[in-house]
Amino acid sequence: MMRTVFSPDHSLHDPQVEMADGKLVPAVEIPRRAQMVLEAVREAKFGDIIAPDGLDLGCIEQVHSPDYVQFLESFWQRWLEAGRDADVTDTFPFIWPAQGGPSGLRKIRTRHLDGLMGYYSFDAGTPMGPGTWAAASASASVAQTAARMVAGGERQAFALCRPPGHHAMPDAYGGYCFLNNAAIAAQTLRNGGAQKVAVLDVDYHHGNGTQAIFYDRDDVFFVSLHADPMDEYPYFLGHGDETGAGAGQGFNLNLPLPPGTRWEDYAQALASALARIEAFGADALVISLGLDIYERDPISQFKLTHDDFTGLGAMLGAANLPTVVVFEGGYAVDALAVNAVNTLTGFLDNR
Ligand code: FKS
Ligand code: ZN
Repeated sequence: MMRTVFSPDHSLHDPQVEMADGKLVPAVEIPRRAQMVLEAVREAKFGDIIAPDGLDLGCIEQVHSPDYVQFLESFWQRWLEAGRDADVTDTFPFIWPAQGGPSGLRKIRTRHLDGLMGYYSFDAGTPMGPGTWAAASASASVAQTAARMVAGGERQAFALCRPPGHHAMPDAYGGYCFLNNAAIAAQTLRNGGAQKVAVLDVDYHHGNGTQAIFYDRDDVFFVSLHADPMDEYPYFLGHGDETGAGAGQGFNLNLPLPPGTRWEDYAQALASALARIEAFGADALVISLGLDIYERDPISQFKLTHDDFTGLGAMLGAANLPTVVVFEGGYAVDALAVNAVNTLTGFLDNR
């Protein structure tokens, strides 16, 4: 049995276009993604589908800065107050303080909204619109509710989050992510009594936000399998030599894999990730489940087949830990149903 937490408010974040390859192209992180997965888990009868309960803002501010959360919450109102077009569906930042050089020395929170958008973001590929906060905060509350269920004794829960979260930094949005749902789930488990939490990220893209949030902490072990950032987004984090800092030294593990990786090699890396999690002695597990490792995903280059997702779920289930599964990426929209169901079936069959 596995209950699913879901909020229909995800559809309030409804991007039309995104910037990619020098063009405005149709957005890929769209409401239909979550709708497909919802219908699939409903038909699979894994367990009840329940609504999230209220947002615990205090917990969110344990992983994001309060001023960042305030920026997200007030963004659309500021947009309108700045006299910008109310009919715009998608907004994009276009100026950042350079990392080196004079402006990089000072991160300044400007009065002007364009400065603020650059201050609180790290890419131009993440549309933000009028309903983004409503959807992102609902998505975070989905993660919190699922984590509370597991902290309260349920063996596993599925947080059907949208928008996704694993790229969201302590104080910056990007990679279609605004609030880091997996980090919020991990923090909720900690607050609910788990001493040690592992976050295992199997999305095609490195979870740079989750890594950054927990980088100097030894109570949350972040482990990620992803496309080598030498070749793939998010480029600047996710390399194998990033192992944690300070108290967190040794509590971050990146296993970059070449684009084109198939199940055989993937499963080998996954086995070593799970062995490290077992050695860590986790009390609970959060899975960042990206279905973009599928062979026909339109933006990704791993080669997992429908059947391989059953194997993936089986290996995750066999870890035999209280688990919150958090939905992240996956853009082969019509294949999300079978890939999600196969993963969760494999998982439940191996508990
Ligand atoms: C431009 C390529 C930009 C952005 C990829 C974002 C991936 C998001 C994700 C998440 F789980 F967060 F949704 N690529 N030509 O799948 O990691
Ligand atoms: Zn991804």
